[in-house]
Amino acid sequence: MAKPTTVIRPEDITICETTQQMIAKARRDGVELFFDRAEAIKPCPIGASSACCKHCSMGPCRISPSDPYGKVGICGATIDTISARNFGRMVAAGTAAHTDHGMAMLDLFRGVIEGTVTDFAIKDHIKLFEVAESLDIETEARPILEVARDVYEALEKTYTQVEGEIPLVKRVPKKTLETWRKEGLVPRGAMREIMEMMHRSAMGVDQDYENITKQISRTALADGWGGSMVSTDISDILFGTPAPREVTVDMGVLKEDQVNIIVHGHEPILLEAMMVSADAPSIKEMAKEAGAKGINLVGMCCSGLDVLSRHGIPHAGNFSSTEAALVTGAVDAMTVDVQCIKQDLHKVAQCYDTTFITTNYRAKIEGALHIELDEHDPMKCTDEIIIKGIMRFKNRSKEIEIPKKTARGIHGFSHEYIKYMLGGSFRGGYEPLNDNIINGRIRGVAGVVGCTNPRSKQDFSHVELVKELIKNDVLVVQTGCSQMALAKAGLTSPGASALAGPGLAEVCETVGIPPILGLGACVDNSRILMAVAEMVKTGGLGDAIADLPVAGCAPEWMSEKAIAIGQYFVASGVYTVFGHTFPVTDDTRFTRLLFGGLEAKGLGSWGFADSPHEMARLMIAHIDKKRKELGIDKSRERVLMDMSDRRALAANE
Ligand code: MSK
Repeated sequence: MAKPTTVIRPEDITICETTQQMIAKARRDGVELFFDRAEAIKPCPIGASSACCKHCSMGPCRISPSDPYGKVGICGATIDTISARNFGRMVAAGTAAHTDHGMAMLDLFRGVIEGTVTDFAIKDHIKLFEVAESLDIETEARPILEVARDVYEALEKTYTQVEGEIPLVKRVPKKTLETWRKEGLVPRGAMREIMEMMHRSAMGVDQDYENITKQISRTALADGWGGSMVSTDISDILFGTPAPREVTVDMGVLKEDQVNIIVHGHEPILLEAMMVSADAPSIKEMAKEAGAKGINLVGMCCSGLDVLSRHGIPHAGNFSSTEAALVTGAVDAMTVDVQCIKQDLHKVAQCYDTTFITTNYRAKIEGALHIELDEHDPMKCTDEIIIKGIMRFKNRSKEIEIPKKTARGIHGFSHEYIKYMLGGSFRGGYEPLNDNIINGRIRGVAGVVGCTNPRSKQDFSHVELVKELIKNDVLVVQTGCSQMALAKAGLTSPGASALAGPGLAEVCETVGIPPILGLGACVDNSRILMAVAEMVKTGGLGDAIADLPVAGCAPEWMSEKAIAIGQYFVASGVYTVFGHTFPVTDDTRFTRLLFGGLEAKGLGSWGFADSPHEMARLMIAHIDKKRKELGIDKSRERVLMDMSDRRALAANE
């Protein structure tokens, strides 16, 4: 394996102290991490600006980002066509990832209904009935399985429907839906939309950037209000809707005297099955015989967030820390399924004699051990993984260094729980949230989500941005690796309200919640869509999602999935800021359409900023603009974090 060549200080690479410690250890051990390659491989400036077209063998054709209208591709494609096609393909890829994940959940649901999958069952009957009612499916005095069958058939259309509106658009606020209808954006099934996006962005097909952008929005909406929403609904029905619980996070959750098994990826089924295997008396006995005090199941990345939300399983860190966790030498097995799994994890695992196992037929890694998870007999796979972990524990030979740091916080919120926590069981609803926004205690709501990226100091922008938002009375909801950045920084505990502005702090202290609410994995962003739809339905804040004083941000994004998510928020009416880079060329007509033109059509808008403070400024300015339009504005100053705020945080950690 290549040796690290860089000398950048770990504290300049990440603010995550445990990852810093492991970067230093990896350097001592001569192990290269992706941070090192991010330093060694410079991004191509033309590719980064999306000014390169490689859809046919006449090219690739490169346009100069500094003179975007100076020339066209060999076929005559303009910079606007080229950028729109590239952007559309990112959205199609991201949508495909989310919807294929949703399809896997739907397959599992079908197996449970048909009785071919017997290790899982319908766990959350209330959620099943709520989903059924939202689809106008009769539930009164009907057997559970009959309702479930109808729900399955309706949700399958979310993927396969070739014509007409998908069933879940019933959840979209009326005025937002009218805008989509007027603009021709209401999605059909995701398969149809992805297929058409790929076709229209092929050489010689759609060469009108505005027309391509319509298909981009329609594809993304088939994800947010379709495939992604289905996967969250089905996960809740099968594994239970999350409820808040206190959870320990960061690399200190690894235990030297236990068999440490890390589960990383995005499919909840793997970790749910791992939990059953780890609890089996025969497996526990085997671990004991090997000299271990127990089996320590730990999540990472997004499937980790899933089981953290549902079961309180500890979480070791986000995307940028997955290699670092292996560097501890304490991981006896790391098992992965799909999405955001770096190919080099296998090589880093080899350096520390960690057993690295792929489990999904869609995602093998060359040279890595593959033990396939079959939903008809999932424990066959997960038992074997744990046994391999026990064997590695027994034969541990590498130096072990586990960082000491952990943080505790509350996780496991959902749009349903927000309703309950604000109004209780009898008068649960979004009225208290809307009322507190109208009276100004809460300025607005921000969704801060998305990845970490080795080209951006890990966690820094997430944490700085969120601190500034809550200081300015903006309630923050989170998913994905961003949620874990804030959790590690100790900001997901109720004590974090010491850093919030007076209005937000008062609401949080009254209700007993942190000012930052973690809603789960990146595949659960549809929970945020449902929350904003509830805010519109509740009334007092306009008639469309675009009227709400809300904004979104992915400060350190890296995946195509993030672009699909950003576009479905924008097309739903949300101002959405991305940080660190944006895949378009400055000052083109396509870029102006994304960054303003869509808003003029009644949708949301993209925004971009490099620093978290500028991101906060843009988001707060947008929230204030919406407050003004709603007539609920009061003059208020934007407050910046100072040293006393930082001390207050330290005292609360
Ligand atoms: S894992 S898509 S790095 S949030 Fe969902 Fe994290 Fe982004 Fe992957």
